[in-house]
Amino acid sequence: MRYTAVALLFLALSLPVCGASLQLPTNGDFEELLTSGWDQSIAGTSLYIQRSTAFDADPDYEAKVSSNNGHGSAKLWQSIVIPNTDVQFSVRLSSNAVDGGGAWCAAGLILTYLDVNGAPLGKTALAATSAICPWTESDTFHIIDTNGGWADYGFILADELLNLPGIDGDDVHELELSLLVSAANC
Ligand SMILES: [Ca+2]
Repeated sequence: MRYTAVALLFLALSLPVCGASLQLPTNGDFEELLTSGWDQSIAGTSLYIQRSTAFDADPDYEAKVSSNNGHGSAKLWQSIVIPNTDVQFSVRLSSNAVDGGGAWCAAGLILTYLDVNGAPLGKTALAATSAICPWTESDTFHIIDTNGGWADYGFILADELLNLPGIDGDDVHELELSLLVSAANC
């Protein structure tokens, strides 16, 4: 079986504001149509971006980006300007990646740190990767293994950047949040 899937229940970036919390993503809970706040791209075959209430047991909506024996990549994303890296990121995520027959795949939520010109500085991937996935960690690419069922993940961006010594946190101006599947016949 070669299959990869990822779904996302709720996504938030919050900034402490006088004891309250400012939610930065638009439509981070997917209760509106995916055209609200999100951009989509699909390049390849057998790749899908969906919104449904049925990806988990609760009655609310989730988003899912998946591939089934597909090739290429699909992503659902939005970019958010952040005031600083003292921002709490949180997500509820389920991701799976299973390869076979020389295929590979990866699926998850990718945080891409961008500078003031919109150029990428590096990435954190909360992702499931198949056994022979070519993704390789570096001082600008950190993988947090999320393979498995629904679970909550979160961190303060400044803390996560300690895992990415190739990025100067003072240069981070914007964050791209991408629900991504990348696959080679997987
Ligand atoms: Ca649901």
